[in-house]
Amino acid sequence: MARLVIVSNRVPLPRPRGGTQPGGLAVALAEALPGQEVLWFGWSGETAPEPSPPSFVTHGSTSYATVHLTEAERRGYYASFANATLWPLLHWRMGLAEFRRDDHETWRAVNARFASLLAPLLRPDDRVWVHDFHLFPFAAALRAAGCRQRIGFFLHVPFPPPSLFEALPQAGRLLADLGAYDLIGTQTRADAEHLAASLAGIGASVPVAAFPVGVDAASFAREAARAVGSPEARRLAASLGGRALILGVDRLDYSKGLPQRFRGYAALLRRFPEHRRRVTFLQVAPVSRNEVALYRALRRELDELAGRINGEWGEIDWIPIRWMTRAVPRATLAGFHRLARVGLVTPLRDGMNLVAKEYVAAQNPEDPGVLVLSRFAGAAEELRGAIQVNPHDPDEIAEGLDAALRMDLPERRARWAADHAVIATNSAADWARRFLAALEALAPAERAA
Ligand code: GDG
Repeated sequence: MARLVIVSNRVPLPRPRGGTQPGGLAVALAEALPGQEVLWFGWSGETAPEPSPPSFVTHGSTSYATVHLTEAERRGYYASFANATLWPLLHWRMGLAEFRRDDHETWRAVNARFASLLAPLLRPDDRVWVHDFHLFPFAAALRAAGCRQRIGFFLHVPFPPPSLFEALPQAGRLLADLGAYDLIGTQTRADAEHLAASLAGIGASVPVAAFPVGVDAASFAREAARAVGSPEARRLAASLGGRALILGVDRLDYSKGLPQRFRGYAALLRRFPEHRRRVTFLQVAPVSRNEVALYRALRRELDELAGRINGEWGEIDWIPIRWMTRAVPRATLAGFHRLARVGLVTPLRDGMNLVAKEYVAAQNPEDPGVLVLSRFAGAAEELRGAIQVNPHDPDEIAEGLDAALRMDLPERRARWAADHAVIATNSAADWARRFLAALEALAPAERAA
């Protein structure tokens, strides 16, 4: 079997023990390919004073090659162009995007430097799989270095309609870069259509298809069933005093619709008095990208909203919102999901949203909770059993929550079974295999052309 070379911005280095690691890609790829020889290449997450060669670690059949960035590279490539230009633009938030030519140049130069470090490590029959928007130009840079291997690309985040993407001053160059891949995967059919239309606009002819990311439903379900007995889950359950738990779990990011979610919960308490004192909303939102001013502002906004809602609706023995910005270990989270009567997931745009799938996976099949899900998460294309809402309307969130809290057992079971059937047939491993099989199936001639 040919070796698989994975390239991603961050590399999930094996850790001695424990250590939480929020973030979709590492979770999705972990354990996806047992036994396969893998080289995983990318940024170490650290900076060094001078550009330096990769460091290597081997764990089982996987070798990790990681490279430090200089501080200037980290700022231009990662903090600025990736997080402050591409992230908002790809999530359809043009008004939040910052445009600076020099950041784009730094981003491009880092891609070129990384490609020049990987190129000498490649074998002729390697398959290369590049991940996410940080690395759009990576294949073009490898090609420029003479590499002829098959190279696939997977975009974990949404791709906006062409008329929005073209606001990016370098849109044409980025699309031309994408033309160097042999296959491009997106999360949803809608994203694939948008990207294919943009590529058609510049005459590039790369196959683009949807490969929705999956979760390992069976193992997450086992973890959840085990974790409900853990001290943390017992503490949570005891503290609820019989109240229904509404749970949100997200990186603290403006794409996740957290202020909208808080306002939707406030609307539930205002409009449906029967739920007051009978529900508790727990939001876990580990701080993310804290050096970007918008993320700090979001945290302040949520601190204020949570305080206001608790002040307005709280009672001496009932706090409506519990809000924590620390990360929680994955196994503990699985137990929390299983305890939650409602999983509340309200992104304004999201590539997929693994939390929605994890919530479904964690439920007790005999007595499952209800997922209230934004129509604008990629997962909404698949999870038709969820109550789908438009997160821009707090009243719609409130009505979705009310319906979820009142739903009878037969309906909860039927909706859960429909969604569970979908996630059970698309594990992280299935997803990776599907993408790689499609990359393998391309006729060799297509590359030369
Ligand atoms: C990107 C795309 C796409 C969250 N808080 C904690 C924690 N998490 C875990 C969740 C989940 C993962 O992090 C987050 O994945 P998402 O998919 O929800 O979102 P992004 O991080 O934005 O991921 C997304 C994904 O890539 C994969 O393609 O679905 O659309 O934006 O697994 O459970 N994990 C732990 N503690 C926390 O506090 N341990």
